[in-house]
Amino acid sequence: MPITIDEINEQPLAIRTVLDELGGKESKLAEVCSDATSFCFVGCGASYYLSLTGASLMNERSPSFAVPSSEILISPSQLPDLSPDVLIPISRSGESTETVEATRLTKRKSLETTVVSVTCAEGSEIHELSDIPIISRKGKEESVVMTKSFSSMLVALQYLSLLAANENRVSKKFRGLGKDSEQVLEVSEDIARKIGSREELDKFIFLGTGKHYGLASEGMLLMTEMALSWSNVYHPLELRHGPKSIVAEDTLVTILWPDGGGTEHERLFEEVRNLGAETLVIGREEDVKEIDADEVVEITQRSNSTGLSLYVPPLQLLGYYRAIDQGLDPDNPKNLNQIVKI
Ligand code: F1P
Repeated sequence: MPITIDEINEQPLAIRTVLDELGGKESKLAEVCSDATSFCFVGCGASYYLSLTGASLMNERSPSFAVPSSEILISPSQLPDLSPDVLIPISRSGESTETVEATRLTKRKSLETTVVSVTCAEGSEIHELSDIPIISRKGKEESVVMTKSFSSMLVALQYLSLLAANENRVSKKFRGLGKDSEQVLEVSEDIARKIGSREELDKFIFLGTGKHYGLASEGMLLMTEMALSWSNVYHPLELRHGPKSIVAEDTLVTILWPDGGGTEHERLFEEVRNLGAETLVIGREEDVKEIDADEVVEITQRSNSTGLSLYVPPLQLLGYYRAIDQGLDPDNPKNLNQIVKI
């Protein structure tokens, strides 16, 4: 009985359900987020990549930063001052030791900090440590790698960033997102199967700027976890500062296209293509429809302030079908457990 592919395809329901949860807590969350002047996001693994995305989104409104939970435990003196108005621990399981301990430590250190957690696990340690828990109930999953949990928790982060920006009627802005998610899953399925079956591809590079960097990192992680393939992530223009040396005909370069595009990305895209790489571009319809990439996933017309979770399905399906083509079992990724406790 397949687990991972089913849960990838269940993400529209997880998104709809977490939006109900957020709508029910909107006024409480709005009060905390609109008063706050600093945010710290923490997590492990894919949840750390969510933290990076959450901090990028929140930085458009207040000083925010993301820290791997483990760094708070082992290198605290080398981190920014950890007395944020709001701490946002992100944890699918709500039990990762580093995130639980980092939350405990920050609460002890800074009594004024409000803990707004994002988790899929009701009754977990993170839930118990939270002042306001946001629980993605349908994000709870069997898959070892993060699938519907990732996109549904990402919706919560985008929701919080709009509340922090004092946007009104935020829940109404997310209307139709579940349907859009179904549409992107459908479009991405064939593209991911096609790329996954390309035997000559051996290396996978993911590029994303700003709020897309955390998502590009997740694309890298999924390719590593499920397909055991060489995979790396860079801020786009960083590619020229060394990693470009490895780009060739056996390389797939996936670019999460920035809102509004830009000549910098167009020039980089040409350079990468001239090196013979296969190209996959994921971006908003109006930004990518003219791009002559090998494969393009167009994100439907939706305001960029609510549609970030729509970039996730192609990344998940790409890693999944590459794994299947390599004869691997995405439901049992090598060396991994669903919950990491140390
Ligand atoms: C999530 C995580 C995943 C990783 C593996 C172990 O931790 O680190 O990112 O792929 O499944 O768990 P959390 O979100 O449960 O804290």
